[in-house]
Amino acid sequence: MFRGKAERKVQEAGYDPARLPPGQYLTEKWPVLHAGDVPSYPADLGGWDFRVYGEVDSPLTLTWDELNALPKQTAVEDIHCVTRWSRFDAEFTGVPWSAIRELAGQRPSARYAIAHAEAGFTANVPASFLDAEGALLVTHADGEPLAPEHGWPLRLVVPGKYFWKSAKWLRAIELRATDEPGFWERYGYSNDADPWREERYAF
Ligand SMILES: Nc1nc2c(c(=O)[nH]1)N[C@H]1C(S)=C(S)[C@@H](COP(=O)(O)O)O[C@H]1N2
Ligand SMILES: [Mo]
Repeated sequence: MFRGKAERKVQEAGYDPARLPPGQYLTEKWPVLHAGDVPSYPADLGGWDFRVYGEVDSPLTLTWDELNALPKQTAVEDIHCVTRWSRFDAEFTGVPWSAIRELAGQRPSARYAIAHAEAGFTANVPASFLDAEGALLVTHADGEPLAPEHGWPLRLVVPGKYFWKSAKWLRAIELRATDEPGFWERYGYSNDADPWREERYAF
């Protein structure tokens, strides 16, 4: 079987090259990528909240303490940025969407989810992707609280999509019957963003 340079490097690093999606290369570091500035918050996160609204029976507004009182899970995932870096075995800990969806009473009409982050950043995914194993509202990465530049205090992690769908500095999830393109999607990135099909751009 033909293996390119990127796949050879993955093999040399001791991983199965089949884990590398087409057109990606492996990095051992965790790069930082976002538009705009890292937001600043008070250390006690006073005034911070997380909201769930739209196609739900009981819209939620959770304080930081209320969110952290919910049971958490840890998932180990490979992340793939559309700018071609991939990082293997990232360990994320947070509240699974399934717990939130239960609390909010997600309606069957909720086919799409829009993640709302600070400064108007949004990312859209089919709601089914949030139901997947490993879809978490993440507070910790690799055993430590998220670093500010990686989304502290809360970020979304959506397995199975390019990493731009995983909004940092998450403040709300809106559930909708109809789809709506998010921030990068309006810049011409693919709505679907499947790294295995190399769905990078819409054109
Ligand atoms: N709020 C916000 N979240 C964001 C982005 C952004 O610009 N703003 N960029 C996305 C992109 S393109 C990537 S690759 C990942 C990068 O996350 P990292 O900096 O923790 O590696 O964040 C995603 N989440
Ligand atoms: Mo990205």
